[in-house]
Amino acid sequence: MRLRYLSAGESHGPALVGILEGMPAGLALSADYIRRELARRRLGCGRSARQAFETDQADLLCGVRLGRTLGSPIAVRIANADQSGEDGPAVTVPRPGHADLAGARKYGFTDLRDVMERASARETAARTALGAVAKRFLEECGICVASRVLSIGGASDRSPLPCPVARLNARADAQPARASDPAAARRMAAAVVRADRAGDTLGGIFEVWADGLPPGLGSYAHWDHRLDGRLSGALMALQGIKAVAVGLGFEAALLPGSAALDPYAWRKGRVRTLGNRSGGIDGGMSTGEPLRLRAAMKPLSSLARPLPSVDLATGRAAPAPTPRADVCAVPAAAVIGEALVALVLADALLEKTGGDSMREILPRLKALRR
Ligand code: EPS
Repeated sequence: MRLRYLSAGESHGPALVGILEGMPAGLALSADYIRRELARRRLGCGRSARQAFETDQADLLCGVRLGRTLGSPIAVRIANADQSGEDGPAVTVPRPGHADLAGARKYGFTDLRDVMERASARETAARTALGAVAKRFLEECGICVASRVLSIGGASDRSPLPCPVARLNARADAQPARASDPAAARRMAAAVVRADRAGDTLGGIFEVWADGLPPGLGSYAHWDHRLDGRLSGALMALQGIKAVAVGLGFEAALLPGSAALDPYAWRKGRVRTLGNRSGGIDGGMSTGEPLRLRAAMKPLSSLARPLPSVDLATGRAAPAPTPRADVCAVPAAAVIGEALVALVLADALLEKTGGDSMREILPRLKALRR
């Protein structure tokens, strides 16, 4: 492992903080670049009123001098506009499906706010900021990471990837639901409006792509070197994610080998893979084909029309609380997914190339691609 990262901060505390260690020296990096990625995270439909006033003006605190990384740890700070974390009455009714109950049992809390503050997906702003640094590094290495939403509730975008990965984000970001097909994006946005009116919430599926990877990132040699395991672990560690698929994913299990695997052919003096059912990973290593991952997010736990629950203070039945909350966060999750994937890919790339500075790394990468 070459890259390590940590996030700290509560949803309504003074700030979120992220630290990324292991980035090489000499990478051009600005706070504006990070802020642009944070702004993309706030774009989607279905978010709560909080997105309108959290401007996520990230500050680059350390690790960069005169616009270039130093090779030292990079620290980012994102101030919270809403800093009401210590106010408000105790919450004693857990929301079904949320961390509230399991977290209170684990830490012995009686006020569920002690769980909610850190379990909140607000924390993902810090990981998105660190992922932006990884994306900047990958970009310099000729690798782009992009995403789109495939479904929200029952509304789906079944279109194949409509453009090169490098152009996908421009297309998806133009739609509030972040689907690449505008008609499907409208159906998804309408589903979010209907769920909002019904006091309900929606989950969905998003897809993350990476193009330009050299073959041989990750390894079959040991379980924790496997790139698919590392990528799935990172995506599963995003709040609300219940399943991750690499390439065909679960569909591969339903097909015979002749329909689920990618044949090889000799083309222009080298072996080429025909198709990309494996999603760019075989044997835990990148194949050089585009990486395709999908993740499924469950519906959010804060429903305006609340689910039945129990008041932990009295033991009596009580409706779950109805805080200001998102109806759907799948478009944002797709952007966060890019960041998480970028952090794993940057780590695997640095392992492969070694090197302390961009000047060392870029020629090594060029040699790998020959
Ligand atoms: C969240 C609840 C909402 C979301 C928040 C995640 O916040 P609040 O309770 O303050 O209304 O807006 O997401 C963000 C603030 C963000 O930046 O993503 C939750 O319970 O997970």
